[in-house]
Amino acid sequence: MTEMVKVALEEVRQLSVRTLSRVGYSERHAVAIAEMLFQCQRDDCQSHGLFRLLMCHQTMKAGKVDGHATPQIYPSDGAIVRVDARNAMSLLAVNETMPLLIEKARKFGMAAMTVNKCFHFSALWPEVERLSEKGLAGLSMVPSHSWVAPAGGKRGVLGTNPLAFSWPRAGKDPFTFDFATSGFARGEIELYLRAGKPLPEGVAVDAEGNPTTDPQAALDGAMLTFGGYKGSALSIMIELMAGPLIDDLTSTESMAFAEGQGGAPYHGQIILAFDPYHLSGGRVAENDARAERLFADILNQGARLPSQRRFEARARNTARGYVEVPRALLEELMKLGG
Ligand code: NDP
Ligand code: PYC
Repeated sequence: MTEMVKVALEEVRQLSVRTLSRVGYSERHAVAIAEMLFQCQRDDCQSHGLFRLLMCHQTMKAGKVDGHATPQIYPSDGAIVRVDARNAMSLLAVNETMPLLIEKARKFGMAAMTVNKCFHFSALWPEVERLSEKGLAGLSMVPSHSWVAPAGGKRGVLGTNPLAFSWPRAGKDPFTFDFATSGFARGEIELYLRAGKPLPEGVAVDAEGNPTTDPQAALDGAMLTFGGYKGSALSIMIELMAGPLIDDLTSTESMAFAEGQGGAPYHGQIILAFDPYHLSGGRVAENDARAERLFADILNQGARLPSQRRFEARARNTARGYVEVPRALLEELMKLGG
């Protein structure tokens, strides 16, 4: 059993900023990264909350990330806004470009943000939910490192490649999903390893290509996509959409770039924004009602919507003012953060 300890919500943010500053990120980057970690930890997303401070540190130690770079947004009159993260973590670049993406989606009906040359370690839902908070639908995807075998294969060539979508709902939490297209996220396997727990069947193969439930053998071998050939095809789409389509690296190229030094993958990100007003010919209210009928039909039969667990965790943790974190992780982070 993993022993959990309570950490005050404000301490999650402060510990993150302190640790990130100490390991070499500028204040602007530290604050942007810490906000992402805070939101994930607040919502009990253990694999991409405080745990990811270790990856941020490892990325800095590997020596290729620029902890101080200012993102460069390219001027554009069209619906595409391009930002060069300039070898920094992605989050500051995304934050600074988001208002422009929203403005362009409202003007053109659809708009895209492409982020290039970024190190990327984070969950995607906070970014697509910034769009749904503004009444837009959002879709985002990124490659990672080539840890994942395609359906029918045994060797890593794809990333864990998350896909996130958020749909605005008037007066309600948005409909959001955000998941790796591998059966398990890499971070989840790392948490199983730390907790000494076996993986479920069907998540990974070992270095010889045999099915394994041993987390270390899975990390040394290859992960598998969810849903067989269907998840595999989605994962390939993400490689293309957030790789060659936007002039950036695939997961295999990201892995080669890392030269075995570890740390966060290095590649691009695409975020798409859709304005229901333009796309429905101005009939937003009628179509919102139809979307709500769809959600009601799902909920009425006892199924749950994605993110429901997360919104419940957010409400609970916000009300009590603390989150629960594995003791061993907290002790490690306290040492790192000074
Ligand atoms: P999970 O498997 O934990 O969850 C995937 C989604 O499915 C969530 O929206 C979740 O909602 C929903 N869900 C889970 N169970 C159910 C259910 N029974 N019914 C309906 N919906 C359900 O996600 P992953 O472990 O695959 O990914 C975790 C995070 O890791 C993501 O945020 C992702 O962006 C991030 N990641 C980042 C990568 C990167 O390269 N930057 C790579 C891979 C992953 P809920 O949260 O409410 O349970
Ligand atoms: O959990 O698969 C993962 C992951 C990769 C990069 C950041 N998180």
